[in-house]
Amino acid sequence: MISLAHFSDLHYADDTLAEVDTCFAFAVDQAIAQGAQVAVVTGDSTDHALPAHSPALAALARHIRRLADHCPVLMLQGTFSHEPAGLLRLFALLGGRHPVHVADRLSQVALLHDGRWLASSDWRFDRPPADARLLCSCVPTLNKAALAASVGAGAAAAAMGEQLAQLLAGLAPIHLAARAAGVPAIGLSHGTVRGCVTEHGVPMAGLDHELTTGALFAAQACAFLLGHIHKHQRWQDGERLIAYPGAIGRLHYGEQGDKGFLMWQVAADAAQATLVPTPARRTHELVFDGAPDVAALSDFARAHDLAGAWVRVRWCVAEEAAHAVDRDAIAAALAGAAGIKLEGRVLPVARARAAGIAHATNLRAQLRAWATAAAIDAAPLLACLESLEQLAPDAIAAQLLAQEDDDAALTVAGQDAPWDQTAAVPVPDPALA
Ligand SMILES: [Mn+2]
Repeated sequence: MISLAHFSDLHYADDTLAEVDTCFAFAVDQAIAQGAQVAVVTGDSTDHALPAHSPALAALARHIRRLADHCPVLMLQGTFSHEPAGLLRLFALLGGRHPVHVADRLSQVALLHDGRWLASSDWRFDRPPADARLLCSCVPTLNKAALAASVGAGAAAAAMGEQLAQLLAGLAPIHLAARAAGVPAIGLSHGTVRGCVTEHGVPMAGLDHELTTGALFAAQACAFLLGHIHKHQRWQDGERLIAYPGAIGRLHYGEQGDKGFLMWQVAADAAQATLVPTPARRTHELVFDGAPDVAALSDFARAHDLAGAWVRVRWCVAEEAAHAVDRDAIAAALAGAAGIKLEGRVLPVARARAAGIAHATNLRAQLRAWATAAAIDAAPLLACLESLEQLAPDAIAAQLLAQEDDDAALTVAGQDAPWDQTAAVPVPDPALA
């Protein structure tokens, strides 16, 4: 049995620092206090590229160093736009009592009994290393551009999932071999599992997500430690477990559930994980249909402890009522909050273009209502509507051409009509020409 602290989606940046550093500092303290034997970060350690003099980079490095003084650390490459390729390599240079290994390519890495990380030179080892204490298969964010270059841009999204499923199936024999030898085998990845739920409660149901629970379980690892989705969630199959810890802090309003990290207990034949919540921001969201009711906001402020809480007030008003929104009064009512965000939406005045049209129950009645409102003779329009409903396009065109010919009196008796005559088309009587 080995105990792992699993953090993910730290999103360090100077403007997220207050939130994420409070949470990550707490999480690292807890992981050390609970005796984590390995620390894993499954991607998005940073929110974007950080310059070397950024306070956020220094703060992140300090906590990674604290972890490395306690136990071996494994950092996985996350989304490239959050964590530019190459950024993580800096952390391997931090020093500390234990090594920091950076997994930024498809590979396996074994934690040896002497505390060193041993990485495979290829995508996996030929057999589990003899003195391994833990075998980790690392599936970092892969470069879709490289795949698109070989299979074409249109096919890349689906191909990524197919390639990963093949890869995961290909890891099964070595995972089973390690587990048979009593060595826990785990997988680490950064990506979207089809059907997972985002921090805003939205199910990710598309077919272009790179991972499925079926493909992950098919790898036969005891545990799959995932990053990318900011909401904690898990899938169990017998003794085996797949889980996202979710993001370490709350970076947006409306994020559901606790933020935190996972403490895993993994053995060759069993895996468990416990979410340890971090002191993430408390957020409240108040939504008004119309101008915000200041008295209701005052009641809310009295009923809740707003100290340290972040409150967003949203409203939607018609253009002519927009002046009724008193932003100062709203701010005063919520004065105790750590942060207030006011988001008003003004609906432009929309005039009815044809009174009564919305009440008409069929197209014919709507057309009549519109003609009345617009003071236009409805009869020719209704005739056109009837043609559209009953005739094929070529027949309508033929009818129009016939009328033109009628008008110009060009039709000559005995001459073949130059149109495709169908039964539905009233054919001009040549005798009349
Ligand atoms: Mn993320």
